[in-house]
Amino acid sequence: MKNLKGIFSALLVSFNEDGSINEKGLRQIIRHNIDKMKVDGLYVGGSTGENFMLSTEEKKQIFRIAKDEAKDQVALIAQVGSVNLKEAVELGKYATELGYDSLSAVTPFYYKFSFPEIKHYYETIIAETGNNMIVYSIPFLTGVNIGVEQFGELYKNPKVLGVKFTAGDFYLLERLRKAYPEKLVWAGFDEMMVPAASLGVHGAIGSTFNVNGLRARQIFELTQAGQVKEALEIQHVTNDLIEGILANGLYLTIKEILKLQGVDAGYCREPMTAKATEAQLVRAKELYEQFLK
Ligand code: NGF
Repeated sequence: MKNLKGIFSALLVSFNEDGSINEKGLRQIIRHNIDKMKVDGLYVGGSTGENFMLSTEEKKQIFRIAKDEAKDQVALIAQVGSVNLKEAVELGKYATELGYDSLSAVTPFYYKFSFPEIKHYYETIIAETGNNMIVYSIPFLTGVNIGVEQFGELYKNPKVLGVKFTAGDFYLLERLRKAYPEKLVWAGFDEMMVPAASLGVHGAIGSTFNVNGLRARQIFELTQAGQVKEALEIQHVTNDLIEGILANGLYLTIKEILKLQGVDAGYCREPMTAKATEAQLVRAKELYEQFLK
């Protein structure tokens, strides 16, 4: 298994206008992340990959293309979580056979699953695949909150490496770091990297790293080195960019910025708005020129 610490881009996927996967564009996004953003790894099949709108076969295709393009150049994490546990297992087996360094699975959502049901979900994926697991906790989208003791229950399985923590609850993050210092944490909110890194997270997984990965690394490493004032200055610039991206449409704007850098990042997948309006294109160009050129 590769080192899973550091800066991971949550991989964007390029779609054609009809919603099909644009393989050439996806390969370009992967190359851009490895060669230009110098990331340590890729988180494939996450929210940023518009994963929850895709078929099982499409998810497999993306895992296959990402591995084929990245080879062993960077660490690879496959997000296989699904409310369909059988699909999660099938995807987990597939990604494991491809050689992904770890799996990750979003907490099962939509139905109000009990904690024993959530634990069974993770235990089943691990038992069926034999791979490592990173819990993907993103309560603001799933509505699923896991407490300190419940994390402890999941962490009893040594295959559970830790959590991708996409939340602004720094009290919970601190409690987790104290209670389970041997377990890894990846910060999920790019705009909160300084506080997360101050609390000792081991890595970060973010959508904006697809275009702002170099600054993300600076923020992370400066904070780790105790140079918080310097890190915060870069975080301020980063957050001006992120604020602009969020206001203009998250994935769509990152894709338009990539296109300005010669990467065929394509369209988004419906029911998300697939194509940028003229005003969104103009704003994406402004953000690119102000922050990334
Ligand atoms: O896009 C989302 C969902 N969150 C990402 C990241 O946590 C998602 C975050 O980078 C991710 O890793 C994944 O693809 O599964 C934000 O986009 C960023 O901080 C801007 O808010 O909200």
